[in-house]
Amino acid sequence: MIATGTEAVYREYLEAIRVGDRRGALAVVARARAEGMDHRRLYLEVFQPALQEIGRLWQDNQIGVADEHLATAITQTAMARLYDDLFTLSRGGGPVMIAACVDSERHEVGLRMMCDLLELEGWDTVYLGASTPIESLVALVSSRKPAVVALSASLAPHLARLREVIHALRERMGQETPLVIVGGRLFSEDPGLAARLGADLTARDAVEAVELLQERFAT
Ligand code: B12
Repeated sequence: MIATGTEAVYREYLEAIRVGDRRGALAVVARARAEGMDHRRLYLEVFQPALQEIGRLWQDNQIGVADEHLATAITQTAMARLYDDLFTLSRGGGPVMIAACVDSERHEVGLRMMCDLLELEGWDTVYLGASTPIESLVALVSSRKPAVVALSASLAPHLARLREVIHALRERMGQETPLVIVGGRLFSEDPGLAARLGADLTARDAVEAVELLQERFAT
């Protein structure tokens, strides 16, 4: 079936990852790109809701942990393939951002989306991914001195460690501390949370994050 419009692409993509059909899922994405769907729509209107639905099916015991792992892995593969486009579409040379999920936080896909979309706008993102130890993150930020540090958290028990990182960065770097942006499921649900943890900025999703950072760092 030929997909027309985002809704059809979403449904086909979801069905493919739900049954673990990697080739089928990648074909849906390739066709959507060929038909002109951009990265923002693919990330926010196809991958994000598809993974949320996978989470719901997992929670309801309609699929198992292995099925969820496979669906996530397929999405990471799809994103890695789309990443190739960034080299042709992005001019580079923009501000630097270091991005990490702190400590035992393993939900990394949303943060990766934000990095990819910023790369498209010419940013240079240093994506560290899941479970980054606090001390080595602070050491890297202190030595590289990026314009922005982005931290992602999806689970409430991880918020205390996120607050610790922000505190450690401010203590070590003082006035040189980069702008700290935080996000993830918890922040989308509670917009005041970011300020309470000591962060400078938050955004509900990757597209809003890119817009806010572009405004702040417009040249
Ligand atoms: C994939 C997944 C996993 C994978 C993650 C793999 C990976 N490499 O990332 C694995 C298997 C590791 C996993 C593990 C667990 N998970 Co999980 N997981 C999911 C799932 C299905 C999808 C997450 C995802 O990628 N979503 C898509 C992305 C794009 O959305 P997003 O993360 O919200 O990101 C967007 C925004 O939030 C924002 N954003 C994200 N980061 C940042 C950062 C900044 C700076 C900014 C500005 C914005 C921003 O932009 C993004 C793009 O728009 C969700 C379901 C769901 N509803 O999300 C459950 C879910 C989050 N997991 C859940 C749970 C319970 C767990 C476990 C505790 C399960 C267990 N018993 O082991 C563990 C905890 C692991 C840990 N220590 O972190 C629950 C959380 C429930 C709750 N109330 O806390 C959920 C909601 C599933 C459910 N319905 O029950 N999980």
